[in-house]
Amino acid sequence: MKLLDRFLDGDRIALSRVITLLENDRDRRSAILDSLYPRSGKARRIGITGPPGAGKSTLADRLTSLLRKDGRTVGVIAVDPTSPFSGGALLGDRLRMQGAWDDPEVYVRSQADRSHAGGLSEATPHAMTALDAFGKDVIIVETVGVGQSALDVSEVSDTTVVLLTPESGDSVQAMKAGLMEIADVLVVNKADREGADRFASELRMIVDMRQWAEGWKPPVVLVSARDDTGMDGLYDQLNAHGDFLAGEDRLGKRRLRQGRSAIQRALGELWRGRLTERRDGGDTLDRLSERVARREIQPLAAAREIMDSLSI
Ligand SMILES: Nc1nc2c(ncn2[C@@H]2O[C@H](COP(=O)(O)OP(=O)(O)OP(=O)(O)O)[C@@H](O)[C@H]2O)c(=O)[nH]1
Ligand SMILES: [Mg+2]
Repeated sequence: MKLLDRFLDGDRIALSRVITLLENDRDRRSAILDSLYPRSGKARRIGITGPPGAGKSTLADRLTSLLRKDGRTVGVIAVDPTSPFSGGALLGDRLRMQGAWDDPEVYVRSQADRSHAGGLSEATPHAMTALDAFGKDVIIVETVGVGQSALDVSEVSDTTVVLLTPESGDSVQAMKAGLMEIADVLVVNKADREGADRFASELRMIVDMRQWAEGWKPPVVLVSARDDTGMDGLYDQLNAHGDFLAGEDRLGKRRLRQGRSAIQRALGELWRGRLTERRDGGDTLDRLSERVARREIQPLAAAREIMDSLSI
């Protein structure tokens, strides 16, 4: 509990340690969250997603600078799907997050996505809770892609920024990847590259053709994160979306959805945990996998068998 006192005192080393425990220590995770969760919920959560190399880290860095100029404290989580070890990503992101690196009010963390599915790491929502409880005003989560993974960034964000580039292929591809569905703000990065204007107009046409049920039409913002152009426009749009959420308790509704999906994830985590806790858990899974492969039992029935054996 000493650790938590230091955490609550604003000790960054304690923050790092707490996040590491949340990532790795299944046994202590729940008890730590018991203390942190009631202290969280105040931070604004911004998700940034887009193809590899689109400029997400560079954008997060620029955004962090703007937020700091506004006097807001920032936590950044970068989820790297490509490397099983976060070391490489951390180094890379350190280099790219140059603007923010020396500022004690900015905390940057890299997490490896162990599923390699391009979504969030299982521990990302927990790390967000920690940063939130630590008192960060804004949490930025950067991740590659959505769709294939169990959890995508829009499920943990109040505002989801979808970042595309002129070279990331046509806008139809972005639609296919399901990116349009989750975008609150669409950003075309690398405005310095050829075809950026045309690409942005294409995206605007696509946005205009759709129905936007909630009464928010995602703006398309053209920026060059590298050259730091267009960033004020993006900042304004993020604030506009924040104001939009503040109206008619929309944020409350989003948080309700976030809560629901958090419980569902936790359920999965608990069941998986129970299975690995049991000495014969691995055997049971192995045995049933073989039977499923031999078509002797179908997967749903196998899962039910496991549930029945675990729930006593
Ligand atoms: N020309 C140009 N290059 C940019 C711009 N923004 C970022 N880049 C470059 O694009 C490359 C990738 O940038 P990152 O910020 O690392 O992109 P990312 O999306 O975080 O990459 P991953 O996390 O590896 O998926 C770097 O070489 C950047 O310097 C831009 O506005 N224009
Ligand atoms: Mg990155």
